[in-house]
Amino acid sequence: MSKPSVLVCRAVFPEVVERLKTWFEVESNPGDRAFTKPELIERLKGKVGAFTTGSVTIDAEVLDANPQLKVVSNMAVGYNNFDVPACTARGVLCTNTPDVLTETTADFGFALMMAAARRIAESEHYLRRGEWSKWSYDMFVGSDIHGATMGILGMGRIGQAIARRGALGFGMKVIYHNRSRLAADVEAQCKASYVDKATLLRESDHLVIVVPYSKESHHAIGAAELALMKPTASLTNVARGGVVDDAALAQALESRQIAAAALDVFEGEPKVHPGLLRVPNVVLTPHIASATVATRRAMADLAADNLIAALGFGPNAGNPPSPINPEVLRA
Ligand code: 8YV
Repeated sequence: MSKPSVLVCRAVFPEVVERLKTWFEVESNPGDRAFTKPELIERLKGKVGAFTTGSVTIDAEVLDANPQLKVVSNMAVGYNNFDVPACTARGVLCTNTPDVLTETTADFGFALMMAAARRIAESEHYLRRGEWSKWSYDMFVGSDIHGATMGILGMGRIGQAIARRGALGFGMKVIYHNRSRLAADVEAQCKASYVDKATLLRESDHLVIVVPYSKESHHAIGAAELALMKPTASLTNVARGGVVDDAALAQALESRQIAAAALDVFEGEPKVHPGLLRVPNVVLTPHIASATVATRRAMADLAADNLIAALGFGPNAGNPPSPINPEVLRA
């Protein structure tokens, strides 16, 4: 009997592709760019599963052109690249990779926050330009992390992991805002207090954005929200571009309405708003918060486990570890 076919939409660890080949005929994206939508539609022809990353959009048009598709497995915890209701309506299972990247992403979010607050990238560029010729009491003065108030917008797994780092490691006061308040024991574990959004914006010395992207969170931080923040505050975004209005942020950084920012994600990435490229007081990284060898491998393995199990193979046949729309499995 011939094996079912799957499409690996972006290059991934060869060992993981080999494992998929145990069960499937595998076609892999040969290049280092995402397929265009027409290419994706064409390549998916005859495939029952797709191994995707955050830059692969699966929407109604892609699904309708490929009614044989049964599973889309994202190598990412965020899945705003999937139209989940459209998948569910067509009986397509969506899966993602939660948990395996929580601590790594929290490490990076915390590092970015520190880099912004202590002006690490800005001062390094100054040194590399050969401009360091003297000491001055106010050279690259930033703001403290220890003892400061960290505000977290979006208190899921990653938000909680960042809160623990701040509260337990750096003696920070941690406040958060979330769609729903956490249970008291969870708040106690990460020593975080729930506040409304305006209080979060007004009181944070360092605001960290970790809320998933959705219609509701689109531009959750725009000009009006930035106007509420302290002029000494920093803003860090490790969630998704689109949660922050990048044009408004560039403006706020340029006018020093806030002191600094650190961004790993951007609206329209890999393009970056030119206003952000112009201002010195922002640290910019190319969406690498989960990028350690161990974590990327764990993500790829989990995405493969999901694909294999969802298509009825392997030790967990029929029972993928992390379904997003499990109702499809029950239908
Ligand atoms: C991924 C991410 O590297 O997991 C997520 O949601 O944003 C990153 O860890 C990226 O989306 C590629 O899939």
